[in-house]
Amino acid sequence: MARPKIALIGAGQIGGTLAHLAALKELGDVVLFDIAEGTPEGKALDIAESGPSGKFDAALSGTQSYEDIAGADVCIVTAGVPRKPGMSRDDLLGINLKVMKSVGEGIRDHAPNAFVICITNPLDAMVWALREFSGLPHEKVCGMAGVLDSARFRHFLASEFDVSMKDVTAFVLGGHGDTMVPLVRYSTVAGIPLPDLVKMGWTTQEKLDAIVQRTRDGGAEIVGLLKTGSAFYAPATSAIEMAESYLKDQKRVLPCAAYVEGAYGLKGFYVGVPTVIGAGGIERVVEISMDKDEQAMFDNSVSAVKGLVEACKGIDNTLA
Ligand code: A3D
Repeated sequence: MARPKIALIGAGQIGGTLAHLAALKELGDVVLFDIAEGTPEGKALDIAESGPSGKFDAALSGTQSYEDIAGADVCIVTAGVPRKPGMSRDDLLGINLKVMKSVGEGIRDHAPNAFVICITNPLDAMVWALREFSGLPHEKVCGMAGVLDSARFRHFLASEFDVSMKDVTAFVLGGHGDTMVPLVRYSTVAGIPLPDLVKMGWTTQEKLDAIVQRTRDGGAEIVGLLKTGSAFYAPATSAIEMAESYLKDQKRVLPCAAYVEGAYGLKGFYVGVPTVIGAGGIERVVEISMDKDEQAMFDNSVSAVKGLVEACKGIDNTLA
Protein backbone atom coordinates (compact mmCIF):
# COMPACT_ATOMS: atom_id res chain seq x y z
CA MET A 1 0.00 0.00 0.00
CA ALA A 2 1.33 3.46 -0.89
CA ARG A 3 2.36 5.72 1.97
CA PRO A 4 -0.01 8.56 2.87
CA LYS A 5 0.85 11.94 1.35
CA ILE A 6 1.24 14.94 3.64
CA ALA A 7 1.29 18.41 2.09
CA LEU A 8 2.71 21.24 4.19
CA ILE A 9 1.61 24.63 2.87
CA GLY A 10 4.21 27.02 4.22
CA ALA A 11 7.79 25.84 4.75
CA GLY A 12 8.86 28.32 7.40
CA GLN A 13 9.69 27.59 11.02
CA ILE A 14 6.61 25.47 11.74
CA GLY A 15 6.50 23.93 8.24
CA GLY A 16 10.09 22.68 8.48
CA THR A 17 9.51 21.24 11.95
CA LEU A 18 6.32 19.54 10.76
CA ALA A 19 8.23 17.93 7.90
CA HIS A 20 10.93 16.65 10.24
CA LEU A 21 8.44 15.23 12.75
CA ALA A 22 6.25 13.63 10.05
CA ALA A 23 9.35 11.93 8.59
CA LEU A 24 10.71 10.78 11.96
CA LYS A 25 7.32 9.30 12.84
CA GLU A 26 7.00 7.79 9.33
CA LEU A 27 3.51 9.25 8.92
CA GLY A 28 3.93 9.41 5.14
CA ASP A 29 5.69 11.12 2.26
CA VAL A 30 5.99 14.88 2.65
CA VAL A 31 5.62 17.70 0.11
CA LEU A 32 6.64 21.14 1.33
CA PHE A 33 5.04 24.05 -0.58
CA ASP A 34 6.12 27.68 -0.22
CA ILE A 35 6.24 30.79 -2.39
CA ALA A 36 9.82 31.44 -1.24
CA GLU A 37 11.91 29.80 -3.94
CA GLY A 38 14.47 27.33 -2.64
CA THR A 39 13.19 27.21 0.96
CA PRO A 40 10.92 24.16 0.64
CA GLU A 41 13.40 22.39 -1.66
CA GLY A 42 16.30 23.08 0.73
CA LYS A 43 14.42 21.94 3.83
CA ALA A 44 13.11 18.81 2.08
CA LEU A 45 16.62 17.83 0.95
CA ASP A 46 18.15 18.56 4.36
CA ILE A 47 15.56 16.41 6.16
CA ALA A 48 15.81 13.64 3.52
CA GLU A 49 19.56 13.55 4.14
CA SER A 50 18.87 12.99 7.85
CA GLY A 51 16.98 9.78 6.96
CA PRO A 52 19.89 7.30 7.14
CA SER A 53 20.83 8.45 10.67
CA GLY A 54 17.25 9.16 11.72
CA LYS A 55 16.30 5.72 10.38
CA PHE A 56 13.08 6.62 8.62
CA ASP A 57 11.62 5.82 5.25
CA ALA A 58 9.81 8.80 3.80
CA ALA A 59 10.16 10.73 0.55
CA LEU A 60 10.47 14.51 0.93
CA SER A 61 10.20 17.16 -1.76
CA GLY A 62 9.82 20.92 -2.05
CA THR A 63 7.78 22.90 -4.55
CA GLN A 64 6.27 26.23 -5.62
CA SER A 65 3.54 24.48 -7.61
CA TYR A 66 0.16 23.46 -6.18
CA GLU A 67 0.02 20.63 -8.72
CA ASP A 68 2.57 18.78 -6.59
CA ILE A 69 0.17 18.52 -3.63
CA ALA A 70 -2.29 16.54 -5.80
CA GLY A 71 -4.01 13.74 -3.92
CA ALA A 72 -2.66 14.75 -0.50
CA ASP A 73 -4.31 12.92 2.42
CA VAL A 74 -3.44 15.67 4.92
CA CYS A 75 -2.65 19.37 4.35
CA ILE A 76 -1.22 21.42 7.21
CA VAL A 77 -1.32 25.16 6.56
CA THR A 78 1.20 27.55 8.11
CA ALA A 79 1.51 29.92 5.14
CA GLY A 80 1.47 33.59 6.10
CA VAL A 81 3.32 35.77 8.53
CA PRO A 82 3.91 35.24 12.27
CA ARG A 83 3.85 37.84 15.06
CA LYS A 84 6.67 40.14 16.03
CA PRO A 85 7.07 41.49 19.59
CA GLY A 86 4.30 43.97 20.39
CA MET A 87 1.91 42.55 17.78
CA SER A 88 -1.28 40.68 18.67
CA ARG A 89 -2.41 37.70 16.59
CA ASP A 90 -5.26 39.86 15.31
CA ASP A 91 -2.80 42.33 13.74
CA LEU A 92 -2.04 39.60 11.17
CA LEU A 93 -5.61 39.41 9.88
CA GLY A 94 -5.46 41.46 6.66
CA ILE A 95 -2.26 39.99 5.25
CA ASN A 96 -2.96 36.37 6.22
CA LEU A 97 -6.52 36.51 4.86
CA LYS A 98 -5.11 37.06 1.35
CA VAL A 99 -2.79 34.10 1.89
CA MET A 100 -5.75 31.90 2.95
CA LYS A 101 -7.49 32.76 -0.32
CA SER A 102 -4.67 31.44 -2.48
CA VAL A 103 -4.05 28.43 -0.23
CA GLY A 104 -7.77 27.57 -0.03
CA GLU A 105 -8.10 27.67 -3.81
CA GLY A 106 -4.94 25.58 -4.23
CA ILE A 107 -6.29 22.89 -1.91
CA ARG A 108 -9.74 23.03 -3.55
CA ASP A 109 -8.22 22.44 -6.99
CA HIS A 110 -5.57 19.85 -6.10
CA ALA A 111 -6.30 18.12 -2.80
CA PRO A 112 -10.07 18.26 -2.22
CA ASN A 113 -10.11 14.98 -0.26
CA ALA A 114 -7.50 16.02 2.28
CA PHE A 115 -7.96 16.54 6.02
CA VAL A 116 -6.86 20.15 6.46
CA ILE A 117 -5.32 21.54 9.64
CA CYS A 118 -4.85 25.31 9.73
CA ILE A 119 -2.24 26.87 12.02
CA THR A 120 -2.00 30.37 10.51
CA ASN A 121 -3.08 33.17 12.88
CA PRO A 122 -5.43 34.67 13.89
CA LEU A 123 -6.40 31.03 14.01
CA ASP A 124 -10.16 30.89 14.51
CA ALA A 125 -10.82 33.45 11.76
CA MET A 126 -8.22 32.02 9.36
CA VAL A 127 -9.57 28.46 9.61
CA TRP A 128 -13.07 29.78 8.90
CA ALA A 129 -11.83 31.73 5.87
CA LEU A 130 -9.73 28.80 4.62
CA ARG A 131 -12.82 26.55 4.72
CA GLU A 132 -14.85 29.17 2.85
CA PHE A 133 -12.19 29.61 0.14
CA SER A 134 -11.58 25.86 -0.24
CA GLY A 135 -15.22 24.76 -0.12
CA LEU A 136 -14.22 21.47 1.55
CA PRO A 137 -16.67 19.77 3.94
CA HIS A 138 -16.61 21.40 7.38
CA GLU A 139 -15.59 18.18 9.13
CA LYS A 140 -12.45 17.99 6.96
CA VAL A 141 -11.15 21.45 7.91
CA CYS A 142 -10.05 22.35 11.44
CA GLY A 143 -7.57 24.52 13.27
CA MET A 144 -4.74 23.68 15.65
CA ALA A 145 -4.71 25.71 18.85
CA GLY A 146 -6.31 23.81 21.72
CA VAL A 147 -3.76 20.98 21.67
CA LEU A 148 -0.97 23.56 21.97
CA ASP A 149 -2.72 25.68 24.59
CA SER A 150 -3.51 22.64 26.72
CA ALA A 151 0.05 21.29 26.25
CA ARG A 152 1.39 24.57 27.64
CA PHE A 153 -1.04 24.34 30.55
CA ARG A 154 -0.01 20.71 31.19
CA HIS A 155 3.67 21.59 31.07
CA PHE A 156 3.28 24.39 33.63
CA LEU A 157 1.12 22.20 35.89
CA ALA A 158 3.52 19.24 35.74
CA SER A 159 6.41 21.54 36.73
CA GLU A 160 4.39 23.01 39.61
CA PHE A 161 3.41 19.58 40.95
CA ASP A 162 6.72 17.87 40.08
CA VAL A 163 4.93 14.99 38.35
CA SER A 164 5.13 13.49 34.87
CA MET A 165 3.44 15.50 32.12
CA LYS A 166 1.93 12.19 31.00
CA ASP A 167 -0.29 12.13 34.08
CA VAL A 168 -1.57 15.70 33.70
CA THR A 169 -4.61 16.33 31.53
CA ALA A 170 -5.79 19.84 30.80
CA PHE A 171 -8.78 21.35 29.18
CA VAL A 172 -8.81 24.58 27.20
CA LEU A 173 -11.85 25.98 25.40
CA GLY A 174 -12.66 28.99 23.24
CA GLY A 175 -10.66 31.00 20.73
CA HIS A 176 -6.88 30.93 20.44
CA GLY A 177 -5.98 34.26 21.87
CA ASP A 178 -6.00 36.32 24.98
CA THR A 179 -9.58 35.22 25.66
CA MET A 180 -8.92 31.47 25.64
CA VAL A 181 -10.57 29.61 28.51
CA PRO A 182 -8.37 27.16 30.47
CA LEU A 183 -10.92 25.05 32.39
CA VAL A 184 -9.49 24.29 35.80
CA ARG A 185 -12.41 22.08 36.87
CA TYR A 186 -11.85 19.66 33.98
CA SER A 187 -8.05 19.56 34.31
CA THR A 188 -6.55 16.78 36.41
CA VAL A 189 -3.51 14.95 37.71
CA ALA A 190 -4.24 11.22 37.27
CA GLY A 191 -7.96 12.00 37.43
CA ILE A 192 -7.81 14.33 40.48
CA PRO A 193 -9.30 17.70 39.46
CA LEU A 194 -7.16 20.81 40.08
CA PRO A 195 -9.54 22.35 42.69
CA ASP A 196 -9.12 19.14 44.76
CA LEU A 197 -5.33 19.43 44.47
CA VAL A 198 -5.57 22.95 45.92
CA LYS A 199 -7.57 21.53 48.85
CA MET A 200 -4.95 18.77 49.24
CA GLY A 201 -2.26 21.45 49.56
CA TRP A 202 -0.41 20.56 46.34
CA THR A 203 -0.60 24.19 45.26
CA THR A 204 -2.40 27.42 46.15
CA GLN A 205 -5.24 29.16 44.33
CA GLU A 206 -2.89 32.12 43.67
CA LYS A 207 -0.30 29.88 42.01
CA LEU A 208 -3.00 28.17 39.97
CA ASP A 209 -4.36 31.54 38.81
CA ALA A 210 -0.83 32.56 37.78
CA ILE A 211 -0.44 29.34 35.74
CA VAL A 212 -3.76 29.97 34.00
CA GLN A 213 -2.60 33.48 33.08
CA ARG A 214 0.80 32.20 31.90
CA THR A 215 -1.04 29.70 29.67
CA ARG A 216 -3.11 32.52 28.14
CA ASP A 217 0.10 34.49 27.52
CA GLY A 218 2.09 31.41 26.43
CA GLY A 219 2.48 32.50 22.80
CA ALA A 220 3.54 36.05 23.72
CA GLU A 221 6.11 34.72 26.21
CA ILE A 222 7.88 32.84 23.39
CA VAL A 223 7.57 35.78 20.96
CA GLY A 224 9.17 38.02 23.58
CA LEU A 225 12.10 35.64 24.00
CA LEU A 226 12.69 34.82 20.32
CA LYS A 227 12.19 38.42 19.10
CA THR A 228 12.19 37.37 15.42
CA GLY A 229 9.20 35.03 15.20
CA SER A 230 6.81 32.90 17.21
CA ALA A 231 6.80 29.40 18.71
CA PHE A 232 7.31 26.52 16.32
CA TYR A 233 8.41 23.28 18.04
CA ALA A 234 5.31 22.89 20.23
CA PRO A 235 2.85 24.13 17.56
CA ALA A 236 4.26 21.63 15.04
CA THR A 237 4.17 18.74 17.54
CA SER A 238 0.54 19.57 18.35
CA ALA A 239 -0.55 19.54 14.70
CA ILE A 240 1.27 16.25 14.13
CA GLU A 241 -0.73 14.72 17.01
CA MET A 242 -3.93 15.74 15.20
CA ALA A 243 -2.72 14.51 11.79
CA GLU A 244 -1.70 11.15 13.28
CA SER A 245 -5.13 10.71 14.89
CA TYR A 246 -6.73 11.23 11.45
CA LEU A 247 -4.31 9.06 9.46
CA LYS A 248 -4.44 6.16 11.95
CA ASP A 249 -8.13 6.59 12.83
CA GLN A 250 -7.12 6.83 16.49
CA LYS A 251 -10.26 8.75 17.49
CA ARG A 252 -8.25 10.83 19.96
CA VAL A 253 -10.24 13.35 22.00
CA LEU A 254 -8.41 16.57 21.23
CA PRO A 255 -9.38 20.21 21.59
CA CYS A 256 -9.25 22.02 18.29
CA ALA A 257 -10.90 24.83 16.35
CA ALA A 258 -13.86 23.01 14.84
CA TYR A 259 -16.97 24.05 12.96
CA VAL A 260 -19.78 24.23 15.47
CA GLU A 261 -23.31 23.79 14.21
CA GLY A 262 -25.61 23.67 17.21
CA ALA A 263 -23.35 22.59 20.08
CA TYR A 264 -22.75 25.17 22.82
CA GLY A 265 -25.70 27.14 21.45
CA LEU A 266 -23.51 28.25 18.54
CA LYS A 267 -24.21 28.06 14.85
CA GLY A 268 -22.01 28.25 11.82
CA PHE A 269 -18.52 29.18 12.89
CA TYR A 270 -15.21 27.89 14.18
CA VAL A 271 -14.17 27.94 17.80
CA GLY A 272 -12.01 25.84 20.14
CA VAL A 273 -13.96 22.84 21.47
CA PRO A 274 -13.13 19.24 22.41
CA THR A 275 -13.46 16.96 19.39
CA VAL A 276 -12.96 13.37 18.31
CA ILE A 277 -10.53 13.12 15.36
CA GLY A 278 -10.64 9.93 13.30
CA ALA A 279 -10.78 8.75 9.70
CA GLY A 280 -13.90 10.88 9.15
CA GLY A 281 -12.03 14.04 10.17
CA ILE A 282 -13.75 15.89 13.01
CA GLU A 283 -16.11 13.06 13.84
CA ARG A 284 -17.71 14.64 16.90
CA VAL A 285 -17.82 17.85 18.89
CA VAL A 286 -17.91 17.04 22.61
CA GLU A 287 -20.26 19.34 24.50
CA ILE A 288 -19.49 19.81 28.20
CA SER A 289 -21.48 21.71 30.77
CA MET A 290 -20.07 24.96 32.10
CA ASP A 291 -20.79 26.88 35.28
CA LYS A 292 -21.72 30.59 35.20
CA ASP A 293 -18.15 31.93 35.30
CA GLU A 294 -16.87 29.47 32.70
CA GLN A 295 -19.82 30.26 30.42
CA ALA A 296 -19.12 34.01 30.75
CA MET A 297 -15.45 33.50 29.80
CA PHE A 298 -16.47 31.28 26.88
CA ASP A 299 -19.05 33.83 25.65
CA ASN A 300 -16.39 36.55 25.80
CA SER A 301 -14.03 34.39 23.74
CA VAL A 302 -16.74 33.52 21.23
CA SER A 303 -17.61 37.18 20.68
CA ALA A 304 -13.91 37.97 20.04
CA VAL A 305 -13.85 35.23 17.37
CA LYS A 306 -17.12 36.51 15.85
CA GLY A 307 -15.61 39.99 15.63
CA LEU A 308 -12.64 38.65 13.65
CA VAL A 309 -14.89 36.74 11.24
CA GLU A 310 -16.88 39.93 10.63
CA ALA A 311 -13.60 41.78 10.00
CA CYS A 312 -12.69 39.14 7.36
CA LYS A 313 -16.04 39.71 5.64
CA GLY A 314 -15.34 43.45 5.66
CA ILE A 315 -11.97 42.95 3.95
CA ASP A 316 -13.00 40.36 1.33
CA ASN A 317 -16.57 40.78 0.08
CA THR A 318 -16.64 37.31 -1.52
CA LEU A 319 -16.86 36.00 2.07
CA ALA A 320 -19.92 38.02 3.06
P1 A3D B 1 7.27 31.60 9.11
O1 A3D B 1 8.53 30.94 9.57
O2 A3D B 1 7.33 33.04 8.69
O3 A3D B 1 6.69 30.74 7.89
C1 A3D B 1 5.62 31.14 7.11
C2 A3D B 1 5.92 30.73 5.69
O4 A3D B 1 4.77 31.02 4.90
C3 A3D B 1 7.12 31.46 5.07
O5 A3D B 1 8.10 30.53 4.64
C4 A3D B 1 6.49 32.22 3.88
O6 A3D B 1 7.35 32.26 2.75
C5 A3D B 1 5.25 31.36 3.61
N1 A3D B 1 4.22 32.03 2.85
C6 A3D B 1 3.84 33.34 2.91
N2 A3D B 1 2.84 33.55 2.02
C7 A3D B 1 2.58 32.37 1.41
C8 A3D B 1 1.67 31.96 0.42
N3 A3D B 1 0.81 32.81 -0.14
N4 A3D B 1 1.70 30.65 0.03
C9 A3D B 1 2.57 29.78 0.57
N5 A3D B 1 3.45 30.12 1.53
C10 A3D B 1 3.47 31.40 1.93
O7 A3D B 1 6.12 31.49 10.22
P2 A3D B 1 5.87 30.28 11.25
O8 A3D B 1 6.06 28.99 10.54
O9 A3D B 1 6.63 30.55 12.49
O10 A3D B 1 4.33 30.54 11.59
C11 A3D B 1 3.33 30.34 10.61
C12 A3D B 1 1.96 30.82 11.09
O11 A3D B 1 1.56 30.06 12.23
C13 A3D B 1 1.91 32.29 11.53
O12 A3D B 1 0.71 32.88 11.07
C14 A3D B 1 1.88 32.20 13.06
O13 A3D B 1 1.26 33.31 13.66
C15 A3D B 1 1.05 30.94 13.23
N6 A3D B 1 1.17 30.29 14.54
C16 A3D B 1 0.04 29.78 15.07
C17 A3D B 1 0.06 29.14 16.29
C18 A3D B 1 -1.18 28.57 16.86
O14 A3D B 1 -1.16 28.01 17.94
C19 A3D B 1 -2.44 28.70 16.15
C20 A3D B 1 1.28 29.02 16.99
C21 A3D B 1 2.42 29.54 16.41
C22 A3D B 1 2.37 30.18 15.18
